[in-house]
Amino acid sequence: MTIRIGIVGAGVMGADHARILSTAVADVELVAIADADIERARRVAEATGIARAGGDGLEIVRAKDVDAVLIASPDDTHRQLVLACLDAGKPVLCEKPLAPTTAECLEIVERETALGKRLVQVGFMRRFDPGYVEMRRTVRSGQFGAPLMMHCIHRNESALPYTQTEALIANSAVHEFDAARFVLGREVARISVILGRSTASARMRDPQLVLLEMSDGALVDAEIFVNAQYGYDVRAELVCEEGTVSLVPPHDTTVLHARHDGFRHPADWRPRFADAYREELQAWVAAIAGDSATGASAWDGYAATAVAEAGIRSQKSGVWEPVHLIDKPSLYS
Ligand code: ISE
Repeated sequence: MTIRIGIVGAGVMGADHARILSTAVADVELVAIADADIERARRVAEATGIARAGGDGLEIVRAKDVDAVLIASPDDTHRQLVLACLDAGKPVLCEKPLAPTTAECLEIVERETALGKRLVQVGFMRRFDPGYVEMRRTVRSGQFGAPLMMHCIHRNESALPYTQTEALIANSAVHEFDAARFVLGREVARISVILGRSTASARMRDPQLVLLEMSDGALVDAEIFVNAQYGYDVRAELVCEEGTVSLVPPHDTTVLHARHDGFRHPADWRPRFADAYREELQAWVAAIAGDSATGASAWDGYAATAVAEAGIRSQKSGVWEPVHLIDKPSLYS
């Protein structure tokens, strides 16, 4: 069975998803791509063999020859596009965040709950990274006893000039929120964000220290540093009662040069999570073919945005902020 996919957004992630879908994922046909910048959509279409390129994302959602939609357009367009997919009864993979506010995420959760069928997957690709999967497996097996803490590091080489202090939480740390929920299997109860001394190369407050308390008391700390200069680097150590599990950044080679022995870091997240992105897309397509759903749900998208909102409140208040969620609909249990 071939799934006919339309892509909305031809920026960094839309282009990368188009590349992966056209080269490394079985049983798909890319039929259309749209971007507000039509020239950009045309360039991606040409590079990946997509027949149709345009400027209207909603046209893609409604097109008769599109079975499923991948959304990688700006965050503030997600709500309208995802709701349109639900109205059309089409499966949708929406890049993170599901939407910038909990109110918008809730609208999506409510609409999907009313349909009674999971159609939305959120692009939290770390759920398909072998390291995070192994951490989750360790927690669920109870092999090393109960999980107590996670230590996380999230460093980008450099942030775009317009990145704001809030974006470190809403755009970058949001991955840590989902990873902690995925690995520890608990919701975040409260969050504290500490703004310390900033690096000279940043226009925003950078780095930031994030603390999470999970609903069972397990603690998570995360350094978010988006102008770390040396490369892209994501680390995590899960601490359990009888042992720990740490991520090993993927690398095929180490280099000895100029009195230095080590491996190279990529410039951004695409090479670091290449396997995860491929697995995520393959799993999405397989789930559609099997009329089921996989990966992060709309509920997960809502919960991560709720933590981000509380985190932004904490940036301003300087104290722990509680995370309030509605009761989880049975569709997501
Ligand atoms: C970016 O949007 C991503 O999603 C990356 O995974 C993250 O590391 C980066 O900080 C974000 O800006």
